[in-house]
Amino acid sequence: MNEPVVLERLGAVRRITLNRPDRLNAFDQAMHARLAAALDEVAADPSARALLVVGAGRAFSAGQDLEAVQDERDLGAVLERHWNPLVRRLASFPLPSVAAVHGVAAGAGLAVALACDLVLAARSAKLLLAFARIGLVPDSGASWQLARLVGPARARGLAMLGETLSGEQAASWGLVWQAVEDAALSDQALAVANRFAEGPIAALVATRRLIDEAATGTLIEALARETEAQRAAGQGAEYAEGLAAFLAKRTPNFANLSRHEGTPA
Ligand code: T3D
Repeated sequence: MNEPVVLERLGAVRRITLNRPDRLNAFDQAMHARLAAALDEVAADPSARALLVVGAGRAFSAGQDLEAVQDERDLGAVLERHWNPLVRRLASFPLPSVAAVHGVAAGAGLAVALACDLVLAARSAKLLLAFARIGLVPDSGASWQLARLVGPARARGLAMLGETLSGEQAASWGLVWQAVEDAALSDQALAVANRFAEGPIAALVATRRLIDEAATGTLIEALARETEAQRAAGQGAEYAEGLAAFLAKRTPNFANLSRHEGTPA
């Protein structure tokens, strides 16, 4: 049997491939377990500096494997056991992350992509919430992500009509970072992950946190959080290198720093 999740080293990037192509990479229990283990492995690997998540075959992921939960009466328990921990893990992952979405990203599959820092989508990708089609509500953070990224009016339309967005539309709506030519997706997503890997990892991770927290707070609270994060960043090795490079008119070399040398989280 194929591994449901494949982990590869591409220099300092760790690529995780969701690998149940005959089910459009829908998640069953084994896939959740393998993905959790792969994320643990990447988080503990000192030479890993960025995460890239992709799907095998013709889809990114069709979300929950609906056959696998057909006898489950408490879907909240499925979320608590599997999806919520996965989304929490990705959203607070100690490395910057990129999702490369091609084909279908549906339901919690879309939510997994949106839990990564940047989403690159193939122009022809099909992004859909899918939940209303089967009588469910958005989960795995999808309601929060949608409302925040595209605004409540579009979030309602997407969630309540179950409409499909192309990668191109998703980028123009601000749901994803970029839509790229289908044939270029894999290379471009890796190039972005490599840019992350060469960057100041601790500062990037702290930046993500500031942006997430900004979604639910006031300007005054954001100023306070930024001040604390900047105080920490200013004492880290990443800033020392960034500043030295600026003053010496050279390119900074963050990749030589251990990812724990930068901004304290
Ligand atoms: O526990 C809980 O339920 C709570 C958690 C919920 C989180 C969620 O993610 S709920 C949303 C789950 N996902 C969906 O509702 C999407 C279901 N899939 C579809 O609607 C369609 O497959 C697509 C629109 C995504 C794609 O359609 P199409 O025509 O391109 O492909 P297809 O022929 O439907 O699918 C190909 C195969 O994958 C097919 O199997 P077969 O006939 O070749 O043996 C299909 O059954 C299978 N597949 C696709 N999605 C799922 C799936 N099998 C299990 N679960 C799936 N989600």
